[in-house]
Amino acid sequence: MQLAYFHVAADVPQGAEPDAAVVIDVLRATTTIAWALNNGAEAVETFADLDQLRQSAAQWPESSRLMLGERGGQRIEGFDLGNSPVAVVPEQVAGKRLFMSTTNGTRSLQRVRGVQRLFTLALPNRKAVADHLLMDPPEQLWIVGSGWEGAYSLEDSLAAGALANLLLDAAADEVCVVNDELTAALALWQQWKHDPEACLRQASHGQRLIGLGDHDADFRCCAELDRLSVVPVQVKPGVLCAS
Ligand code: 3SL
Repeated sequence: MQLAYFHVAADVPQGAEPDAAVVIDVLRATTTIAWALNNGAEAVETFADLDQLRQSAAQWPESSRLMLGERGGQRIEGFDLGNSPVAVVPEQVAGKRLFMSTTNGTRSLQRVRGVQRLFTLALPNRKAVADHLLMDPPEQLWIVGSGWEGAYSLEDSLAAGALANLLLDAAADEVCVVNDELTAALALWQQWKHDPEACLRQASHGQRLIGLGDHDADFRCCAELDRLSVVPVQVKPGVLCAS
């Protein structure tokens, strides 16, 4: 398995395609996706464009849909939920289709939606995704971060390093790191692996969330390692279901 990491969607090479990709947005889109599917959401349908999201949601029965997402870290007006992983509790999401749009995470997903096997990863489902990949290893795996408005983010790189570290531990002979971005992410994981929450809080987007108000529960949730067994898998373009 050849592993490459791209910090943001714009870094993903044009015209080449791996057989699998993993999208990461630790704060907070892919953590919210993991928890929503874990808590029984029927599916999470992701959109970069809000008009398209509203049109698609309108075609779904009102009693079994929720619109969720954020812009600038805050809930979008008229939406049912923001982008907090602690808000997607079973009472809210079980059996429902979630129509989701976020500033960066859903854009990264859109960039690689054509890849044959597409997953999302956050720290709570890192081991679940790694185990899933090891059961049926792709030849080439792209790990794609979300960053913030096109810029690098510390927390997505931390999770990329955490995934690569686990894959290397489990199958060193079959796993090959092919770019410097991933080597750096592995070093980052070594530095913060005993306190991922501190890394998330230090990150510039962590600081942005702190500036918006109390996000302590979100930080704890987003930093919790290997808690969930859910693997969000794209079943058709933009639609993620639990595996
Ligand atoms: O950028 C994103 O996609 C979001 O996850 C950002 S936020 O943490 O919800 O503000």
